Amino acid sequence: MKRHIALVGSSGSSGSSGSSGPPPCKPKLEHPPSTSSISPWLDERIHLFDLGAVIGDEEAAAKVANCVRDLPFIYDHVGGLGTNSPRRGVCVVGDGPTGWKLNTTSWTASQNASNVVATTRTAAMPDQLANIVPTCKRLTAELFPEAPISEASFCLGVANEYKAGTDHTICPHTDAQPWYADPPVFVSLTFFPDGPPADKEHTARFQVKDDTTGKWHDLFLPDRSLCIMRADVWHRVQPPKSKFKSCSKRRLNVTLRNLVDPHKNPFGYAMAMANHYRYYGVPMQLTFPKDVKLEAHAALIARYQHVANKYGKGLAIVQDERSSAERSGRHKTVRTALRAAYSLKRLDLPCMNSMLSKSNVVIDTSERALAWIS
Ligand SMILES: O=C(O)CCC(=O)C(=O)O
Repeated sequence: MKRHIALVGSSGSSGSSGSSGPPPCKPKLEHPPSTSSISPWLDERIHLFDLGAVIGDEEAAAKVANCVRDLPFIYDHVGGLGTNSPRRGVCVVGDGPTGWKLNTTSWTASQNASNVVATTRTAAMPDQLANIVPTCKRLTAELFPEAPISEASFCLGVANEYKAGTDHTICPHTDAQPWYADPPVFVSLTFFPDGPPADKEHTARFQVKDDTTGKWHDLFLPDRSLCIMRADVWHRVQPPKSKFKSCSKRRLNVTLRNLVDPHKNPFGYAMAMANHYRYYGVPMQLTFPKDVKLEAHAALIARYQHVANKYGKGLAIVQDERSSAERSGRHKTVRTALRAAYSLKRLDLPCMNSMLSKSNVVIDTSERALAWIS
């Protein structure tokens, strides 16, 4: 038996099943009574499906649900400031398409220690998730024909766990950085591994912002749903209201990301992988320039050690034989070579330039992109 999502404002058939997949359906948007309707602006940017129905295979959908339930979620990861942490659980999967695979990625260890490099081990995307990537590409081509599709489309899955009875949240944001194919689109899969909430308010609440009204709307994403949406729509996850906390249900979400095409922008692709692994992956190494004193970063090292020991194989501390100035000098040379190589090979230079001089770019990422092109 196929499952159906209750949809309002549906144009045409809603959630019909079959191996060819259902036609696009309108999302169910809950909005305050003061707003009489959802604007066409938001309506055309979000499409919601039942996962089993859209892939035409309930068994495969159940396998995806089990695989996401079993992901190794990380708690108390090191946030961007080095002193903060997301409260929810986080995880990332996907080591890139054939020819562009990465075993490790590198990013700055914290905003306050941009000369320290955090290296993270990548993880392959489980087959159950990888198997739905063709469906994600097909839906993108159908619903967002202006969005580019490449080998790197949906090769990376970013997962969040919002536990029952907690205040786990995700702050308002868009996922429209230059390392995503433009216009940015993601596929969001939602699961309730301990059973669906009795009411849509009895769980962490996904919300989207309508830019034409400035209003936030609850968008309940049901168990085993697939939501494909423009990633430049502001979105956030709010905790359940306090009166429903005690009866709330654990919620899991995976967003599959459409990265830039590595053939056109290998640096952007490497940045996408590195950014997500820094914040959602298992750290394995911190690299310090030789003139930086480790004691000055004792608290940051301890934070990374905690995550690496608990979820990985421990943390290596490496002191580079080059000083901060020598490393910066080398990075400048690599950046110049990268720009020249992008021009020569007619790659997406404007897009790379919008990222290349930022302080969060580390030599390792630039060198990797250069090695791919050279
Ligand atoms: O949990 C969700 O539904 C949203 C997740 C999200 O916004 C993100 O991963 O960027």
